[in-house]
Amino acid sequence: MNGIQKFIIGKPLDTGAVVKNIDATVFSGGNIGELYVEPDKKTITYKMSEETVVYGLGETLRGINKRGWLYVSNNSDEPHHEEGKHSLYASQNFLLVDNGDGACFGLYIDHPGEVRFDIGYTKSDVLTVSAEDFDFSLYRIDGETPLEIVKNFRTLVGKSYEAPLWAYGYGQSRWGYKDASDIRDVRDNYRKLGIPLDMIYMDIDYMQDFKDFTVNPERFPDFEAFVREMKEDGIRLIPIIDAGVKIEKGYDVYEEGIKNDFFCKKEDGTPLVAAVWPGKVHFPDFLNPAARKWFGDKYKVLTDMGIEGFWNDMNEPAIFYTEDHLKEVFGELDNLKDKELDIWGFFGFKGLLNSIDNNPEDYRRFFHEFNGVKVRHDKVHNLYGFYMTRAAGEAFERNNPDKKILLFSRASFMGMHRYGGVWTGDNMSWWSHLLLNIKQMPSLNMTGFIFSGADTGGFGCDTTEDLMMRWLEFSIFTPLFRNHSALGTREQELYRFGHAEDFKNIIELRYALIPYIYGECTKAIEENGMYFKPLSFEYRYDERAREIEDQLLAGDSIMIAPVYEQNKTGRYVYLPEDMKLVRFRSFSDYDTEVLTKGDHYIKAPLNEVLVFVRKGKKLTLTEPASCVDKLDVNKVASVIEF
Ligand code: MIG
Repeated sequence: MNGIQKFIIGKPLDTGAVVKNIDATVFSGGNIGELYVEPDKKTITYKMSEETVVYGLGETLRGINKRGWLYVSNNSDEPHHEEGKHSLYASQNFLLVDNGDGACFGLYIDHPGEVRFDIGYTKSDVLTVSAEDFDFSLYRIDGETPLEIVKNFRTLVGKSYEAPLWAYGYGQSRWGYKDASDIRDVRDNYRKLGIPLDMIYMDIDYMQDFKDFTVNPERFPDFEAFVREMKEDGIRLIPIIDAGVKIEKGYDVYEEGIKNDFFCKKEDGTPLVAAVWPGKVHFPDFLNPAARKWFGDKYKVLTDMGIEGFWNDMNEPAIFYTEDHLKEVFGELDNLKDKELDIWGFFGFKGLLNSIDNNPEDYRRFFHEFNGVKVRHDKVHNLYGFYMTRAAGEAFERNNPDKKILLFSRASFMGMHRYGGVWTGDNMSWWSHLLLNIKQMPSLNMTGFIFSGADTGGFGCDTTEDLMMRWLEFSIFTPLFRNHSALGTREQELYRFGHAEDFKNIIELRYALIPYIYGECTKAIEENGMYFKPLSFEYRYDERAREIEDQLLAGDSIMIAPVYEQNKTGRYVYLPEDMKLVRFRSFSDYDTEVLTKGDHYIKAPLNEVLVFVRKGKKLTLTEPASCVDKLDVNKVASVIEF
């Protein structure tokens, strides 16, 4: 069987994730193949065999094989990406079950609110999908192989976003570049060392008082001229846009939002007052098409000044506090004030303070106008970041149909992959998060988020030179390639470290690979396929390959096996077939060695990048340049064939 079946359970909301019309069966419970749907228990169950591998779910914690954990779709501003967590910023409710005996199928739960995927967590051999609101469309996707199922699934949800070619360049970012001179410094230091660079990202500090679509005139006296100046140097500025709109008399975005009734409202009809970076804000109702159009058109303020890319942040939405909840907390604190706190009283007190940000109760305080109906936010919570990014993406298509604009988001949902990519949010400068990055990429690819990547070097905590180098050695293969870090952490621009020459070699190798990476990503987009694949997708009946999660296929020609532990000068690599190892010291200085199928211990000094060329394939390297616009694909540096 090779099709897609659609089952309507309860009264689903139309999330906008699916673009293909499919005849549906109204389903009141029972079996769908080996899936057992019980609406009264609000569960779908499936009995896993010992061999069953479960893939999917896009951006999550833990492994490529999802077995053995509870994953909860509940988009969260979660800066602690630890293995005990259940939710990150994204909800991509697609599962792919592979039984190893040839039988495999996909499952997509088109639900805009919380869904729980208990994949052998409660009972090690049972997969249970549950949702409090048991109203959704369920899609069962069949196919001969996992990759075929992925491709079928993606015809359902539509073609992935295509980033401009220059966006495959290297980007430097940091929360804390506060003015034009900070940014010129970054450019000058990169150019001085001859390390290629295409983008400098602008975090919230460029704005006037953190107001969307404003630029602080003291910090950037002539912004348009500055954008031009940078572009003449081959560097594009990529500003951040936050979800919350500052409440301030006279601020056009605020005034227009109020006048046109575009903000999310509470039960009593007044707009919700929350607080994020700008102080008190309202949240635009991106789910309302008129509000979406209005907000999307605002990006024009910046594109008119020459800006060609954006990153959308805080769109889970993150909430520092709401006015109402803060009042309640102060009220309760008042009650406690003069009382003696026993130990439980003390924990209650602490809990009150810890409940202030991203409080679940706050997500029940406001409403959207969704498909003409008033819907409480928590019911459609996971759509918010998707619809913010959709606002921008639709506006770009409307206003600039011939131009590709860089766009990616922190929060996401299936369907958003048509409008932009994602970065995986606030990771840490930890070796374990380099490994997490490796494992996240193929799952994001299954769900169509091809143009994606993580904060290279780690966002929170202090990085080290060796971590940065090893991380780059992996992320030169990720489509979105950005070094980003948090305010207050150790500075991690590549010129801050001692071995500039090594960093230069690694970044130049990226540029030499851009035609390959871009070509393979474009193919993945056109064919609804994947750029990053787990080994098991190509070597399906190889038992060893099925379990490998720290080696990936990147495009059709190569396998990569990054080093992700500190103080290691090599690692074990499993080859599912004979391959040609290429050890790059730079794009032009490398040696090759043919290795046979099986296990190998591979030496990998800190400054070397390992690439394995597959049998019958070739890898073409282009002469690198200081930025993508200066790359000439006809200047082939070398062709490595096996
Ligand atoms: O509350 O804009 O994930 O990349 O640097 C933090 C400041 C808000 C979170 C983003 C991060 C960004 C930071 N933002």
